[in-house]
Amino acid sequence: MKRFLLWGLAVLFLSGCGYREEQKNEKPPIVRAETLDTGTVLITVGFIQTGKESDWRDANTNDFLQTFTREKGYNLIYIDGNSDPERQVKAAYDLIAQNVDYIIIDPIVEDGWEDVFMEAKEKGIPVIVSDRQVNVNASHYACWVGSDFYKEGQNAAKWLEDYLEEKGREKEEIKIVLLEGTDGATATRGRTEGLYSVIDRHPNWKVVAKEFGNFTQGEGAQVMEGILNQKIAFDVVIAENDNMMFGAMNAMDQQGIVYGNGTDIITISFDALHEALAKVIKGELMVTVECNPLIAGLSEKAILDLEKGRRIEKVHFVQETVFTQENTVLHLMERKY
Ligand code: GYE
Repeated sequence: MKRFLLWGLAVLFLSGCGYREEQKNEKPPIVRAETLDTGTVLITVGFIQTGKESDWRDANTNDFLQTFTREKGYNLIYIDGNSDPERQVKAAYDLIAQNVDYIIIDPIVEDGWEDVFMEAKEKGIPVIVSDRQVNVNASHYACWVGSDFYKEGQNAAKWLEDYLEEKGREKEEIKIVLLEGTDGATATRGRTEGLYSVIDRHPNWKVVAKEFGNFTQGEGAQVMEGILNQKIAFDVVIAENDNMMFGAMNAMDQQGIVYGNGTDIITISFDALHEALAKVIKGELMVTVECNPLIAGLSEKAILDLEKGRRIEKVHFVQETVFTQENTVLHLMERKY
């Protein structure tokens, strides 16, 4: 494999300090094999992350940094996409030019990847898509690992359905505010479609506001503030990740609006961060649907199988739970992110 064609100094320069725009026009430097003292030849893995939009993302990045270590035989080139889809695509071309052994991509959006994936395939560099998906012919990448976002959305709305039924409110008009993630991202599309698969069964449920908050706490607060300023009445806030919900909670706090168990506002979000689980226990957040960021191990497994020449499955889902007040306490202790 091309692992013998490892980069020298320029790669060391890139590793750990992210993609450097100024390098994009430079010629590839001399390629040389890099080995550990033990004689092990390192596998060079380029990892293109979305950015730093949420705590989920930080946990996901750390998982990759801790999985693909030099001690285990990897030379990881970590690239921060800075929430910029074009920068991610450029970074992929750059990794191909460097002739890395594998490319792992957490894509910000689904579109725009076809050409660069074809190029990687032509050069014989396997691409592993992680977390969100890409709108690319599946034969152009090795596999995808991540969450079933549609199911997550469906689980959130089913929880609401059960909750309203339990409270005898199934015939009431229910007004929903939906804070969506990033436009064009699989996590947004899947969760929204999953939510609507249940919402559409209830003519008495109305989505009264629906806006993108880009999965960030800041935008979650901003969008919620806008909705509150318009004096839109609502019974439920659904945020497509915990950080946007924290932002929305801050906006509601500012206006003295109470939410959660025992109030008039039902709160639902996704990810199940440590802080979200703590809020579930307090009752401020009523449910958080887990999205597991610890998926680097699945990517590593795929690489190890490919190294052995094994055929691998195209799709790898992670296990996930729905957290409510009933089942959260034990998990809070062990939740590391
Ligand atoms: O829910 C959110 C993050 O794509 C599953 O992106 C991921 C989402 C996650 O920033 O917090």
